[in-house]
Amino acid sequence: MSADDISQLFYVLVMFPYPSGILHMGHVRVYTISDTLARFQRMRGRKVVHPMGWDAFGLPAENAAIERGIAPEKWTRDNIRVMKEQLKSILADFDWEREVATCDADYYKWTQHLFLQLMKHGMVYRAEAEVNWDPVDQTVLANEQVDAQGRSWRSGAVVEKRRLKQWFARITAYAEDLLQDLDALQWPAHVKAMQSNWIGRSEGVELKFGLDGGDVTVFTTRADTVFGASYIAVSCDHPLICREHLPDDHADEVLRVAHEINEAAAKGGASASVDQGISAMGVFTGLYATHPLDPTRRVPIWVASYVIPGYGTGAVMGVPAHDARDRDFSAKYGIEGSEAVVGDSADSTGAEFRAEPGILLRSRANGRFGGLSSAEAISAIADAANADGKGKKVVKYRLRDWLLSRQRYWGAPVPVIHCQSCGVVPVPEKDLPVRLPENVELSGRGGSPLASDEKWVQCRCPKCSGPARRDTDTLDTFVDSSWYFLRYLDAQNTSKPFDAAKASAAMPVDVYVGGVEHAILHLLYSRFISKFLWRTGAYGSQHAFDNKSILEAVKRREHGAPNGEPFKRLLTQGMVHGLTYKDPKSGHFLRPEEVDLTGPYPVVRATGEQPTKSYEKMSKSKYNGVDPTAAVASYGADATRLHMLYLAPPQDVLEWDTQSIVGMQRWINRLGRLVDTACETPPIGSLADAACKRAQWSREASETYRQANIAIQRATEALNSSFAFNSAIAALIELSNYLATVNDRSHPTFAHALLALIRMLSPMAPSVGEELWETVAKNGYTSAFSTGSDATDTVFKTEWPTLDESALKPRSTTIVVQVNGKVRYKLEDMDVDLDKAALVEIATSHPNAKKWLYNSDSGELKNIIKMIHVPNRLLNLIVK
Ligand code: ANZ
Ligand code: ZN
Repeated sequence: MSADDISQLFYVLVMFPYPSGILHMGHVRVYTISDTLARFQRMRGRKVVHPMGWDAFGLPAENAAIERGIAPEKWTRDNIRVMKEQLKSILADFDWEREVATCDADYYKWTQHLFLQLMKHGMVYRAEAEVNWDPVDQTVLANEQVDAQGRSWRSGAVVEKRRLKQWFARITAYAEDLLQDLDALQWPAHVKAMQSNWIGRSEGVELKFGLDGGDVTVFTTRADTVFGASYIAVSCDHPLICREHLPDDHADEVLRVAHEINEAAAKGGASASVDQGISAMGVFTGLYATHPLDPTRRVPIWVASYVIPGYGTGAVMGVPAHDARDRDFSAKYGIEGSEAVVGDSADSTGAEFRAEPGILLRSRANGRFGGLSSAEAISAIADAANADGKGKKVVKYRLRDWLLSRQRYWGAPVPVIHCQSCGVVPVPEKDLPVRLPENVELSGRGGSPLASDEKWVQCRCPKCSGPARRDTDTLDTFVDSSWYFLRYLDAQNTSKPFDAAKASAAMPVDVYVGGVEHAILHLLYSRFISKFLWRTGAYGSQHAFDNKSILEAVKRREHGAPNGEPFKRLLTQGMVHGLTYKDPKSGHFLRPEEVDLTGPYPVVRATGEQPTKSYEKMSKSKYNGVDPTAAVASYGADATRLHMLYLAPPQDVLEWDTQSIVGMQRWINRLGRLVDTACETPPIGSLADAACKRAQWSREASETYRQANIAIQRATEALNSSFAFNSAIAALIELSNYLATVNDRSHPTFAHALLALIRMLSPMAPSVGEELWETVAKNGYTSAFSTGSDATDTVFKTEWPTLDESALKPRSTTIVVQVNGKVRYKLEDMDVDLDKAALVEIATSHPNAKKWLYNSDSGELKNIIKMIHVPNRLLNLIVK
């Protein structure tokens, strides 16, 4: 049984919006795409799941509360109501019975349940972590709220680092799976690359440098350069950096510099620490360590700002001859280096800096490694160190555990209770949800707003019934969105987050449509949670595969869903850019009313000059934002949707130009006229009847049938696999243009083509499709409709047209005749696949042949010494 047989479900998922209250052009684009896919698959007979919901928790609601005194709940609900209407205005056909809002108690109850499941399986833990602290607002900030200068977005204060107890999810436990399983996904290559870089797998070696009473372990991907190591650099928070370990005469200075590095990193905000050796800060610790492969050598230990805390072992061996950061750092602080790896001969004296692998220099490499290639040396050195207990091969990941807790109000409360005697106690399932208290004072200051509601905080310990306190943090909103696609599949369930069988039947999502801005975190968290749930049997693993889970998991891989991957295919839509006018002199952005568009070209009203025109990301400051509801109001949803799909392939940036929607509007009008006139000459007989006499069809009828099938082929391919909606529309425009030229409109092939055209248009332009269909149905026109029932009252219950491949070949063709390589005349209306001999016969007896192929004196056919024949296209005769 293949995954496709489990059911005929087709799951089109589109990223749910944050209910900001206004639908923007990006929303229109993404929902038009998903709606088109959903309607198309439904016409193809699939049972389609196309849900919608609201990513409703988050900071803007809280800010609205602070700035305007509206309760976050009310603000959010009002916005949802408005946006739902706006979505309906663009004719997006969602399964509203599946609607979820992450701020609903009957949704976040299950988000809390998910947290407890993670906890039960040891996948969440509590640890101290550094957070961004705004000393003015007295609050924790997310990385995104700290600007490049390390200042708070709101108060402008220089952000500090604070250590607070936080909740983490152990996503790093899934690092290898999350990386490996990318292979099987039909995702854009650049998104896979971003995920893979974020996970950041690195194979290397840990080497122990000896210390009095201990050692310091470095992580290196270039163990082959170990004989060039001339110092060790550790991060500012390395365990060695404390009074206990540091020599007395160095301790003060080292601790001072380490602190300074820490501060500087904090100021650098989110993207700190990666600074290069050249600007790196450092200090000698006064300590020396013994080289793991050469006990006669001792190297100094430094603290350096370029060593990232928490990556690898937080310690590196400094190799100035082969690593650029080490080179710059050692140059700055006068540490000498020596080369260990060279390009040509193992006996050379080495040369300048070399970052590439090579061969090991004999004079430095303690004899036994000299002459080995870098790759060989890495293995040999790892083995040798391992044998002495001084090292091992390791794999490191850049991926960090996921910080789940936020000191915020508008989120799902962390469902745990802190008890003096029992410690951290999970809230019992029966007590879920832990509801958000209402009327909490939101000042934007202080730690968790929930902590201020003393009545809410105080509770009984579920274990010992003693007085206890609730956790006052809320969950990162990425937790809410990491499983919403599963809740959609069983949105009304009151006893479980979702039914396993229902989820198994619909997962994985067939196509996920959304913005590339979520290419890393949201997708990674969703993959992690989905895999966790799959592994713990919440869906998929036990149901679809019974006990043969391992075997089936392998099989499942073939279907693009290894080990609980949630999204088989990903379509990331490009941004919508707006038409932007600038003053040619000052370069200032111009407001719409400053530009006169009434003439043949735009003019700056104030100066009479022509403005510079460009397309840029829509923003208030550029006055180039377009309100989709206005476009829909003046041009209609269908034209807006078609225009959107036609302007660019979905992955590309779309240069929105409202004015040119009229092109689509005109086409829609032409289609209307085509249908109206067609109804005046209804088809005689049906296509099915006519099909047996196909050989006797007129050339025109055959060509009509062929044109219809070409369009069917192109549109189907576009909507089913390439998602090139623009070329689907192009195919339909071509077909309609062709149909306008057909003379015999009563032949069933004409009706067939017209009906196919209307059906293929419908997923993209649903109300026009419906209207045209109604017209033809009313006129008894659908009798030629050979597939499905003609009594259908809606085009969406009809079937998508089937391709007849045999019709794609033209019946006749035009062949160009060349004489000695020059085009001389054409043979019109030649039967397709006419053989060469017959063709030569026709070519030489053509009236024009006389001039080119016959001797003017003798009147005899010239000697044809060579013939080049390109079937159905060309005949080149070489004559003497
Ligand atoms: C010596 C060496 C010599 C290195 C050489 C590179 C080139 P990736 O591939 O990103 O994993 N490194 C290790 N831990 C680090 C830390 N916490 N902060 C900054 N740098 C760190 O990089 C691994 C390499 O980055 C390691 O290999 C180490 O420098 C450095 F010619 O060791 B290498
Ligand atoms: Zn207790």
